[in-house]
Amino acid sequence: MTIPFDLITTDPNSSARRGRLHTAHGVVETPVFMPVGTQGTVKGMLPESLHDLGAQIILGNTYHLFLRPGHDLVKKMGGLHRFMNWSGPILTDSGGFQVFSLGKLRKIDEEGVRFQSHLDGAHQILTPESSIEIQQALGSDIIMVFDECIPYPATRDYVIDSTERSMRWAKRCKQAHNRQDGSALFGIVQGGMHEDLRRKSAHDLMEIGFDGYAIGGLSVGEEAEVMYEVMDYTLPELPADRPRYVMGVGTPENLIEGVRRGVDMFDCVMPTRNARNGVLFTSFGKISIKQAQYREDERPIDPDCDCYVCRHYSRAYLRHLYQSNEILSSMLNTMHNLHYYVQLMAQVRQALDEGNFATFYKEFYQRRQSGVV
Ligand code: PRF
Ligand code: ZN
Repeated sequence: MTIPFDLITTDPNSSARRGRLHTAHGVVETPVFMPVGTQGTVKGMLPESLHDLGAQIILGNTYHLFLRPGHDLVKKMGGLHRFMNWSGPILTDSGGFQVFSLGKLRKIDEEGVRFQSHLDGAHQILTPESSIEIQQALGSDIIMVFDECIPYPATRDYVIDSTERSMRWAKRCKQAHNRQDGSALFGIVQGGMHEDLRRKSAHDLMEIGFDGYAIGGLSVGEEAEVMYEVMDYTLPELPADRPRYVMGVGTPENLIEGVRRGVDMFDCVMPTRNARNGVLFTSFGKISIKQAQYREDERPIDPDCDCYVCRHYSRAYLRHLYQSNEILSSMLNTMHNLHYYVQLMAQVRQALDEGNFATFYKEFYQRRQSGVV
């Protein structure tokens, strides 16, 4: 029994899809952007504000919550939803990316990954089985398999060995996953930037059988064109009736290009992290709020945006908050950027519903080219 995914419409002129994903904590309309809540919080945002700006589902991290405060504590406190006061769906990443960002502090073998905590240096191990156990203790709605995100560039031999191991780990994850709680389990395609290895990885996962399929190993330093090529040859291999998720991607352009190729789900730290660095997304491109040109600018960040921030605050005030290192700077910038990403996907869904995706696509790039700042 797989979790229900309804394909509502498919764009006649591209591979874009409009869908609906049913989870234990509610329905997710796709295509969707998932804000990242690494440590049991989407940094700077009240869950209520996340809901108000249209966020449907958020992402949590196995690696961070395992180390602190520990999945047993979260479970004791009623699960991650209750602990952080978010009642909507939660997808958890397996740790198969975060643990690989540790560089020298980790060692991979068939069993799993041995590593030293970035917090206190303590020796730890994550395995496919423990990753699933942790994600189930957190009460995740969508659980990701434990994989290795292959660095780029890598030799073909490394990519072959790593991908084959990730596929063996995926099988162990499927065996370890207990479906009683209604959670879904997604596989993750690896295979680097090699067409044959991506296809094989997709087929190996489909043979095991998952509720949805992610494409991992992208946005690791490759050119955007290379990322699109990988999507172009990988997505058609995946079953049309299952949700497809590209992990850790990306810019607004990457999202639109992903949607056009048939991606249903995205997550990325870009809107939240950039917000804290004063970089704001608008319909005409990015702006850096610290620039002197905004010192006396009475306009909102984006005149086309109807978010809480753009309805109440000027660029001049937001520049002042940023320069003064005020907490409210991060809060307001994050709220605007997440609103931008979440509403971009809402506009995509509306365009697909109305059969206008081709026009939407053209206008999206036109507005960026006109460059009104
Ligand atoms: N695997 C997992 N999480 C991820 C990725 C991956 O390959 C990426 C790709 N950059 C982001 N997050 N488990
Ligand atoms: Zn705004």
